[in-house]
Amino acid sequence: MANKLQSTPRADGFRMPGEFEAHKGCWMIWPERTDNWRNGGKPAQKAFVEVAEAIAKYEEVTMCVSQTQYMAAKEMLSSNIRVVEMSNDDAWMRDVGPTFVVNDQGDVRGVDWRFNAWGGLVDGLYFPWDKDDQVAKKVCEIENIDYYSLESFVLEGGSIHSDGDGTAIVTEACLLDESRNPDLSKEEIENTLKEYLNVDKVLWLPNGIYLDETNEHVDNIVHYCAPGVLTLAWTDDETDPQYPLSKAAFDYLSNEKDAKGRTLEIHKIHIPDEVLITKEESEGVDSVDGTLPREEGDRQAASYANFYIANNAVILPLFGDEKHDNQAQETLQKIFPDRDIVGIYAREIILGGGNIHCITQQQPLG
Ligand code: KQY
Repeated sequence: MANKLQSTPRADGFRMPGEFEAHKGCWMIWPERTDNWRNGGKPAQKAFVEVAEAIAKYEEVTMCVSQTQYMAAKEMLSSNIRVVEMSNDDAWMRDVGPTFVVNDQGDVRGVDWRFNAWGGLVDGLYFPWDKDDQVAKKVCEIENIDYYSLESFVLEGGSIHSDGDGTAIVTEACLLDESRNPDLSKEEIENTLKEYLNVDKVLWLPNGIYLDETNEHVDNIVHYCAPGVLTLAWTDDETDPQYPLSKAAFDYLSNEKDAKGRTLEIHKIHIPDEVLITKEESEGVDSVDGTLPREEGDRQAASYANFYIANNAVILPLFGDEKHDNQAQETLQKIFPDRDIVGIYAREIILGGGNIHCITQQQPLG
């Protein structure tokens, strides 16, 4: 039985662990929205299968699938991947799933934030989003995990990173956007994070990745690899619109210390060459009023920082840019010498507006 709790993780001694800590498994959602995924979602489904199968070599994977697609997903996934039927509005488990928290006794609980499709009626990416907003609670119920539920605080899992050791990192562009919690001050938002992630310090990057449709989620520009150790999406091209955003993040992080007083070790990972939507890709997406158009030539917010850390592995998006794909793999192998670095060609995922980190949510071992 999963109970809705009235207290907070901080009051109860629970904290959000780092993604690099041990996992029980990983949760995903099957893509099928034809106004977000081209060609009826088929190419994206193949990419999601590749990601799920890669992660399943290292930890349990559960795929949540609508009733309509349930049998098709079962057919495409190996039998070691658990498939559960769950309604959804789209496929971004990082953002709609629970943020799991753990205590020192090994208990695991969930945090169920309010979800408004990355901006509600201000600049949300679809309407309605009520099914997505139910996903976190349903995951906790399936796992018999008690959960904290925030009735009005809007937040997506991709807009926070935790080092598991007292520090969280976010972007001002996303968390202070008028489409999330316009009635709260920066201090009130920070205090909510401190209470529900159980951190003592929040690092505020000004921005994320250029043209990121989530209002610049932190998980697309940086990733905690260990306490005090971060990757940062970078470009050496000073004429690229990403340059000032990454430079500002680098300067900020270089001059900050984390909650434990550490200077941060920052590993720059160069972004891939521009990923632009082709005519064929654009034509494959249903054009629906109220959702973001996918026009030929549109630049995608492609970044290697959007990787997923699994038990003993890192699942890394690749973009078919040999030079930068290789550099990203090499940098991550140095940071994670004991983990396999598994690259997956992720163009079909970035065409939907996010990447491998955005479509996964780790459940800690506790
Ligand atoms: O990047 C993410 N965390 C989600 C992106 C959502 C895009 C919807 N089109």
